[in-house]
Order: sequence, then structure tokens, then C-alpha cells
Amino acid sequence: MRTRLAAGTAVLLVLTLAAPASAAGPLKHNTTRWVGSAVAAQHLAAEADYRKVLTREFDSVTPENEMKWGTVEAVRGQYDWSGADAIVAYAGKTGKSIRGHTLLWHSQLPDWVGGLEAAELRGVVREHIAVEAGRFRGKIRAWDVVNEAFNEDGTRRQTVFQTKLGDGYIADAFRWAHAADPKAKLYINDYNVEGLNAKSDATYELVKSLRRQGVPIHGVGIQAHLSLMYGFPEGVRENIARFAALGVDVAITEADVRIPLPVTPEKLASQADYFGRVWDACHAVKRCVEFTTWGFTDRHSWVPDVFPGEGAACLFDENLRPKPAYHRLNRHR
Ligand code: 9MR
Repeated sequence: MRTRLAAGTAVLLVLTLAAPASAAGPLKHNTTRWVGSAVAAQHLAAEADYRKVLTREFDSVTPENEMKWGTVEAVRGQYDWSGADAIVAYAGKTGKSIRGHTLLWHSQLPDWVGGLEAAELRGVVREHIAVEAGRFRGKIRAWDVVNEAFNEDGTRRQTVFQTKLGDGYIADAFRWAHAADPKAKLYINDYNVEGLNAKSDATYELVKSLRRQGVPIHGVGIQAHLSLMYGFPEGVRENIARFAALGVDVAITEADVRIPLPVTPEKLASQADYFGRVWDACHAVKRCVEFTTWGFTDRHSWVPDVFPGEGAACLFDENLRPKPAYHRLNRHR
């Protein structure tokens, strides 16, 4: 018996050592976290190969633009849920979890909202949150309730909400979202808060204070839009850990790593390293529950439009072939 066990162990050991450095995937089977991607309803409808890879690799989806205020209510009182509903239906059919994005953001805001006086604005924000979070009640695992509320120096961004409604608009937004969908995890979400810096400090202090006041905030979303041009942020793991210590979850919500073009094998290796370090930092902290990328294929990415000369920021190339970064994430749990 003893010999048989020993032999079995030896076989196992040999098998383990012989396993390739990168597992075959899919990504969703290689992690205990939710692994997601931003998704666009139009590509989902038009491109079978896009749909196939998304369905195979990920277990969570975030509508890239379909749930933003400017999309759902461009004209006051006239709602268009077509894109959002299509993604929710896809998720239902394929068993994907949904990250809702986003209830309150200064960008992609309908023009009509900007011109309102404070009292009316407050009512309209409340109504918007109640209607949207209420429509998808029970179907959204996590909502980005407030998006990008801070400047880089940690002061509040002077958005229409901040200037007209004051500091308390954030707490109000969370309370209204919680009333509309009590089971959804509610997040504040931002970019350039990956590492330890003035902006992540401000986010930390705000979450701490909201928790003390009993405001229903359950998570911090770290977008993780990185670029090889700016180096890897300092202290990502420590930063995730300090948020978790406040008693909230953390999610990587929009990861991508921009490459200054042209793409070379060396740059792809650096990109893999950046993705891998964020992935590892998330897996090092129990309460980091999600790793979502902002799109999965270089065929469709916001990056080239916004950063001329940079691109190829995703895990799969334009032909949906996995890049070194994909293999890097599949290497470790
Ligand atoms: O990827 C989105 C792009 O298609 C939109 O045109 C853009 C509008 O501002 O928003 C992009 O997504 C953003 C996300 O909603 C919030 N964080 C930054 C993302 C990239 O700009």
C-alpha cells in the first residue's frame, strides 16, 4: 500500500512537472475570481467569432456603453434599453454574471442633464438611479454606482453633480441604488487608483468615511487602464489590501495595457508582465473578487481612438488569437 501510494505520488509529480508553462485555458477555469470583459451589443449581434470567444473564456460581462445615462436616456423621458437588454439576455442565455456600468458619470451624460438647477437635478439623478437599477433588479451582480469622482490630486472632480449637489451626492447615489436593487454589490470605480497615490488615498478615505456612516458601499473598482509608456504603478497589492481591510470587495474593472505602436515581441512580453502583475495582485488578496478587461480583442478597443500611436491593449489580437498576456494569466491562479 505504502509503495503504491509512493508510486502514485511520483506519477503525479512527473505529470505536474511535465505540464506546459501555460495552461490551455479557458481563462474562466483558471481562477476563483470572476473573470470578465467589457462587451458591445453591436459586436455580440454581428460577429459570431467574437461571441464565441467571449462565451468560452469569460464568466462575467460589463456593457461597455449600453447602460450609460447618455445611451439609455439621451432625450429626457425617452428610454432606449435595446443595447442593455440585449447584453442582459445574452448573459442570461450563457450563464454570465453582469457588472453594471455605470449609474453616475460626468461623461456620456445627456445634454439635458447638464443645464438643470440643483433641486431638479437631485430629483432627476434619484429617478435615473431608481429607474435603471430597478429595471435590472436582481440581475446585476455589481454596479459601478459612481464613476471617476476624483481628480488626480485627490480633490473632488468638479462635475455637475459635485458643483450643484455638493459632497453628499455620492452617499445619496449609493443609498438610492441600494433601495432599487438591494442585492447588488455597489462600487465606486476609478482609473489611476491601481497603486498608492493621492487619488487612491482620497478614494480610501471616502470609502472609510462612507462605511462609518453606514452608507451601502460594498466595493472599490480599480479600472487598470495601463500603458507601457508610463511604467507599472507602485504598490498595487498593498493598495488592494488596504481597501479590503475596510471591509469592502475590490474588482479590477477595465484592465488593458496600451502598447506604443508598432507592436514587437518585446513589447508583447512587457504587456504580459503588466497584465500578470495586476492579475497576481488581485489573486493575492482574498477580497479581490473580479478581474475584468476592457474588451478582449484588439479588433475593438477604445484605445487607438483616444491615444493616437498606441494600441493592441487587449488579451487577444484582431483575429482573436491569444497573445502572450493571455498565456501569462493562464499560468497562475
Ligand atoms: O470604451 C468606452 C468607449 O467606447 C466610449 O466612447 C467612452 C466614452 O467616454 O467610454 C469608454 O469606456 C470608459 C468607461 O466607461 C469608463 N472608464 C474609462 C473607459 C475608457 O474611456
